[in-house]
Amino acid sequence: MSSNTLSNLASALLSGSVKVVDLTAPLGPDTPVLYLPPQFGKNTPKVAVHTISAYDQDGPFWAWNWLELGEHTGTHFDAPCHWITGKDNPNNTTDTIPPQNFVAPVNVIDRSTEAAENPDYLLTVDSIKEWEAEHGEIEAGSWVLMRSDWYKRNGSTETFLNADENGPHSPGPTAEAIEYLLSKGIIGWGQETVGTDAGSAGGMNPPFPAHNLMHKNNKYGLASLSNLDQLPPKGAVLIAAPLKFVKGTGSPVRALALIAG
Ligand code: 23J
Ligand code: MN
Repeated sequence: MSSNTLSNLASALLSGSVKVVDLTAPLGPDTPVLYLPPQFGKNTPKVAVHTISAYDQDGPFWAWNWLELGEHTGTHFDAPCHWITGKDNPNNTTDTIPPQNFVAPVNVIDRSTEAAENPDYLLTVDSIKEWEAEHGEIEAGSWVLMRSDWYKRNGSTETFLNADENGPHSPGPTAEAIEYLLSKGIIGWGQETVGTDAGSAGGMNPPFPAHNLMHKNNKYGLASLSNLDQLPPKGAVLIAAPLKFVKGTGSPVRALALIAG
């Protein structure tokens, strides 16, 4: 049975009846990175690309580079050890997470209209329950992603972080929404903004609830996702595997989705 399913998938990939959607933003020196105000501590650097050789005297027949790259840069995966609440969980680092967890069904909650009207939009429990009434229950072991179309702003730090004198303004979940999703047994929470939390999340209870609560429960995060407008509400399969950094707290990923074409 399962070998039949897999050969059907292989045929569907070859025929194009299953398509691959790239959920990843371009990764380079222009990639926007998180900015935390000084009272929170240090910041992550921007991407820097250093040339080793470019078919020249430093390597006549080859080109290669080395990277200066934060773990939490661009489209990236948050491991449970990223947050203090998840630091003692088993298999909580990028090199020890079971690989089965890198491929899972995905639910996409479209709140792009709400986010366009209000950049501080917060996803609530009632809003998730409305989505479930329309599209079906969120199942254990699946990802939940919020579509906001925020990825269309990721070409510039200014539009992506959307900060003013009161701090950043970008959508995200309430603490109660994350608690509800955890009660459904989800494997991870992701969105299109620079992190998995709203711009206003530093002032929430607990601060940064998506990080605090997901990682406390040994679950994962995905940030700076792109192209969620190409996914159905249900039925797609998400593939997002962090680099196997030893003791890594996160990693840039090439996030992909399989959809019925
Ligand atoms: C550290 C502190 C706060 C936040 C983050 C990191 C992230 O968004 C991240 O990339 O994990 S909000
Ligand atoms: Mn992160």
